[in-house]
Amino acid sequence: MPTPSMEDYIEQIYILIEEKGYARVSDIADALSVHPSSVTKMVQKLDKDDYLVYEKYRGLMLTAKGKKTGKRLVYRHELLEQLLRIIGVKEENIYADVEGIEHHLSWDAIDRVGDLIQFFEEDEDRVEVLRAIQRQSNE
Ligand SMILES: [Mn+2]
Repeated sequence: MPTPSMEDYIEQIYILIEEKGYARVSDIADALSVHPSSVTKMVQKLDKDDYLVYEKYRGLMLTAKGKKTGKRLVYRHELLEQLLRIIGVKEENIYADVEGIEHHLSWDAIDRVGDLIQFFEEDEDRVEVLRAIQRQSNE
């Protein structure tokens, strides 16, 4: 299992490759607000653990394992953003809150969050009931 820090890297590398077709050490460092030397160190570890292949002059490619993991991590992040949005968390808090919790939930919990989102999506009235409670608690 990847550590929380490894998960952040795999997630960002996956997103960069999806968006730009490649992930450079400098882009990863910018995205995660870390020093490039930390990126190089982590990339070497991820290479050793078979999440990616890193060649100094050719760049970095996710392995099948890395792609599969990256895809799941991006899915988990998006699902948790959806959850916080549905339950009425302010937009400005959503990204940081998800970054704070995403590594600490089991995949069981993630699947149950998926059920809960489905519960709200199946019937808009359910969201309305929740909003009514929120209006009361904000009074
Ligand atoms: Mn994330």
